[in-house]
Amino acid sequence: MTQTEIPEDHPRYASLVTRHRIEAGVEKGITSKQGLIAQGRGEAFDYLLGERTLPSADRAARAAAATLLAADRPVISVNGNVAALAPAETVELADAVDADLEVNLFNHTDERVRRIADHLREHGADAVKGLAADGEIPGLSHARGTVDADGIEAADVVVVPLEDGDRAEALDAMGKTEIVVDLNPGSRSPRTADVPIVDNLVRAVPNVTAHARDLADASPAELREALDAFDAAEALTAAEAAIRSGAFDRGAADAA
Ligand code: PTJ
Repeated sequence: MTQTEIPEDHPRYASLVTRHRIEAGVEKGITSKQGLIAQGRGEAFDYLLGERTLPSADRAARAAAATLLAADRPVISVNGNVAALAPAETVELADAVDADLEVNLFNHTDERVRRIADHLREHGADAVKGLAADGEIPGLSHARGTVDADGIEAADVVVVPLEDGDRAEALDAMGKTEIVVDLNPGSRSPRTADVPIVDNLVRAVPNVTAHARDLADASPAELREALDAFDAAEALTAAEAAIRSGAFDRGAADAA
């Protein structure tokens, strides 16, 4: 079955399209096979969250936009799942906040870095980092800690969607301000993040872009205000409460 064969009125349409994007990513050599498993895990949490952006996740997306706009050297880290799920949207976010894009992989191979960089360029990226691999995240083994010296290593703010916990903690230890997108509020990555967005990447990335456009003319004081209005611990608690209250209790999820 191809993406075009999924009827749009299918009740699981959005979820099925997302699955096909990941499957196509594996076939194209940009997504790892482990990416399929990660997607399944994410889907389960999304189902429990009611497959929509909670108000708390929307507040996190606004805080993320403010953080990126106030940053000196923001970088968006792109792995095989992000590249398959939201390539054009990720490029659009980078444009909106003037951030660099860097391919940074958990299961690193030079071949996959090149393919993902090409894929991002096919979706409108001008420049993609991650190929120089002349920097490092201290405390991680070589393959997992390799970054660009003028990219993630030099960044003040890093967006790490779907990151594994070790690397999120290692980036935190480097003093980076981290924005994490992860559907599991109990995962170490969002718990390490300064701004955890507990939402599906396919909804979160365009939402951060929309907030960035809305805040484009904001003064530094207004950006600070948007940041101060956000409480990371509260956002994680709200997401966990939405999951525990049951995905089928839409009223409770709306209140989170
Ligand atoms: O391309 P690579 O080699 O860098 O590998 C990427 C993956 C994602 C395979 C790798 O980083 C990995 O194994 O990640 P984990 O440890 O499985 O963590 C993935 C996290 O992302 C889990 O907490 C999932 O719940 C979450 N997740 C999965 N899909 C989505 C998601 N969060 C937001 N949106 C999604 N679509």
